[in-house]
Amino acid sequence: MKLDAAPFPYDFTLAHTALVIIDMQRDFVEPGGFGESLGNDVSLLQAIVPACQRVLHAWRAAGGLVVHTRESHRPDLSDCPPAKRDRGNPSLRIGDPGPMGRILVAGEPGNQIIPELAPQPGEIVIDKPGKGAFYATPLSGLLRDAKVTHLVFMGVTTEVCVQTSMREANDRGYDCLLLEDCTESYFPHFKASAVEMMRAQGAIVGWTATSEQLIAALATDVTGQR
Ligand code: TIU
Repeated sequence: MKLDAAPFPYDFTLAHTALVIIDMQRDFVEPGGFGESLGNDVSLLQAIVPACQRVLHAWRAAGGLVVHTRESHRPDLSDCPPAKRDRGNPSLRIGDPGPMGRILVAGEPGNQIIPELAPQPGEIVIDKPGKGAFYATPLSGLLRDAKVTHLVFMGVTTEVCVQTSMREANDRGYDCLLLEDCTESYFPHFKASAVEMMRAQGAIVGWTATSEQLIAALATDVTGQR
């Protein structure tokens, strides 16, 4: 399959590509979670949910591998460096009780992926203590076992967990595509800059395209079934 991506066409086969959905959790998208505790207007992030849903449905219908990530820490916070918990002056710190349970802690209501994009049985769910999806997670091995060479990214936030994950993936040899209308930041100018810097210099970190382009390609491809 070939997408008319930027800065040049992105060639991939469904059988060797995973859709990676970064941190579409209530903690970032809904009021009362980690994102808002940092002083952000979380409503900005909700705008991408319908486009993410359309891609997820099309990817599932085509039989593609789906990976969901959650930024989360163990209840005893043994995987949360003090430097992360102590950083800045948030209204609530990681592990503190909030309106959706303990902030950024695995198993709490606020730490779940939003219902619109909830994982289905058989899909990979990665709990990650850092910003990147590869650091201190089993993702590398799971992708190797599935013979994945290409990754299509969606999720939040563009310049924090999405960009970190894409850079980690790029350094590990994956060809990465970011769906521009399926990622968002609390700071629109940071999103614009992150998107631009990732595809600059001949796709130095990866390619960008729209959800519509990907969905159209999936609809016309009948050869890439897993
Ligand atoms: N604060 C912010 O923009 N993002 C995060 O803390 N985590 C993710 O991006 N998931």
